[in-house]
Amino acid sequence: MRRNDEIARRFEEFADRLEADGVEYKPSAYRRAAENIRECADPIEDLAAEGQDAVKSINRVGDAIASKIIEYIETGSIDELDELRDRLPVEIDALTRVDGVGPKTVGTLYEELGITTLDELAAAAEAEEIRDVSGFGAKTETNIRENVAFARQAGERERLGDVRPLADEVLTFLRRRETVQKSEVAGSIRRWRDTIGDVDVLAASTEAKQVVEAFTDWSAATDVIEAGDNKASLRAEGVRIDLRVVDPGEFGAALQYFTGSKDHNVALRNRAIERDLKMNEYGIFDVSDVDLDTHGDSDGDPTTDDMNTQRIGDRIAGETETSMYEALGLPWIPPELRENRGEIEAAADGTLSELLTVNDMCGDLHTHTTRSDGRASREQMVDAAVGRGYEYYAVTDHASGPGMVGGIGLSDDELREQLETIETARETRGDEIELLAGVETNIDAEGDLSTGDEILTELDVVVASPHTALGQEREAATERLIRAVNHQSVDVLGHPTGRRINERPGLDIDIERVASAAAEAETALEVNANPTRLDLHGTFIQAARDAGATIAINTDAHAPESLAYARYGVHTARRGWCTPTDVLNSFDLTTLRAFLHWQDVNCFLGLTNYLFMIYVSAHESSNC
Ligand code: DGT
Ligand code: CA
Ligand code: CA
Ligand code: ZN
Repeated sequence: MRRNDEIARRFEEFADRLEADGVEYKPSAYRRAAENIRECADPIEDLAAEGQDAVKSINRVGDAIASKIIEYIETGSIDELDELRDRLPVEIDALTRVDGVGPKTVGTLYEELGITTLDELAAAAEAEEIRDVSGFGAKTETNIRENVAFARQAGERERLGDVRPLADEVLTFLRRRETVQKSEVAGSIRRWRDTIGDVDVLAASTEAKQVVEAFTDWSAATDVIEAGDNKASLRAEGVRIDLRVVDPGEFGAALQYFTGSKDHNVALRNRAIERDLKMNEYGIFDVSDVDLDTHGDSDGDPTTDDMNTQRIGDRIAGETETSMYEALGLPWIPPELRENRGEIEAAADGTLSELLTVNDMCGDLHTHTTRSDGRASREQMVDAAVGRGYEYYAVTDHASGPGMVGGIGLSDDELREQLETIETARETRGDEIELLAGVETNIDAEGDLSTGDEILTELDVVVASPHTALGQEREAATERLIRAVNHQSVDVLGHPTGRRINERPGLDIDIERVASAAAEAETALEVNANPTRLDLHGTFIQAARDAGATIAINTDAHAPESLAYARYGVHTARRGWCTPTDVLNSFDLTTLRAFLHWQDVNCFLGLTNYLFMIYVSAHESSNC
């Protein structure tokens, strides 16, 4: 973790604890400072080394906060924060993870009921003690009881986006060792699951002990959990990392085995058994000539676990993953698909299509600037888009409306002004990139939009997203989204469920109905690539695709560096089996325009072109 993030977290905790103490104003000052520290491109430790004034160059960081930053860098702690921790000895991170429980509630529940942990909170809700605390009621108590389970799970798994950079770091570290021939992540992180239990890493080497030693000496490790001859586990940034070192000739077998998922592997192993083959983490073995009696365990049963953990018979595959799948009569299956959701059958039938890749992405269709709540100007954002080699880029600042607080969001008149400035900018930057004028408008609880129809028809891209009433019942939520999808100006349904990973579950919807409506109305369903969202995801994307809906992958970037979130969106879409033809952002500009103007009656030409491009792109690997 960057020290900037580490320090930002401390100040966020500081803010929560002050708020729990009933302090006003100061908490929001600390939160804003934390945000700016996190966003600051310079390493905070470098600024601290230059002195107080350098630290104060960060927006919203004054003398008080600057000296705390320097104190933390020098001593590893902040006295005032430690005092606050002593005064309120509660697990504030865990407790505030419960939807509806803020720092103030934590403070009150500690004073009134002595609650310090999630377990104690759950027990108090179960015993109906919370409803009697003044300011609380039966309804709040029920809410808390229902949300504790989600919060508890959230505490057990990390978000993919919080862990992937660390996994990349450990790979870089291992690949630099001379003794390491190959290194790769495995497990859920290689499958790009949205949440991660622990990080699994493999290294191919003939010097296992040396690799293990280097790994446990890695500077990012905060503690070593265990270390053996060819495996070790450590903790870094609060995340467990398991390393296994294997013989280079068995690397593919180990990679296949430890990538999982468990369900995928079980199904593959059954396929091996049907072919008289033995499959395990060391390879695939032909056991037809093996005297099984001598290899069975004490009860002589050759099919039990012993067999799965031995190198017996003739090895027919193991060095590469491809050889493992080949030995079972299958093409290599991308890790994102390995969930036993039909991928093995599709591979066997030869119907697995080429999945979308990051290189297929031609643009971003949902982004923000300082005109709403973004942190960079339009020019800075466009520079970053040009830097990524995009063909087109849409600016979709927030419209005012339900869910927008603190004056964020543009009125219809302001959107018209914005449209005009983008049209001007289009003239100066047209050689570099096609700029599209858009909006992210809000879908209210009934499915109506907070922006007028007139301006919506003038804009190039209309993203409509739910930002409020995210606890709605399934039927109401489904109807709401269908109504928005059917609005004739809406091009993209933004972050459809509104979930925030590990924070709130989001809308419970009937995805099949929403997707059918979207397919019919030619509205794209978004895979929001922000790693706190990844919304839609998994089976929802698969269902959307199956219903014939188009998928849009957008970063929802509020800063230039966030355009890089596209990788999370692409891998999430791959988990939903997306190919380039399924994804709006892989269309070239002409095809994209045709899709966006589909609803315009006078656009027959665009329609024909669109269908033609779909045909063409189905027969080409890259189309932009
Ligand atoms: P996670 O860490 O909870 O996000 O999920 P995974 O999939 O990374 O699971 P993990 O770390 O427990 O194990 C990594 C992979 O190793 C897993 O996907 C499949 C394989 N594996 C581990 N233990 C077993 C097992 O007992 N049986 C089988 N078939 N496979 C296993
Ligand atoms: Ca794992
Ligand atoms: Ca593991
Ligand atoms: Zn949004």
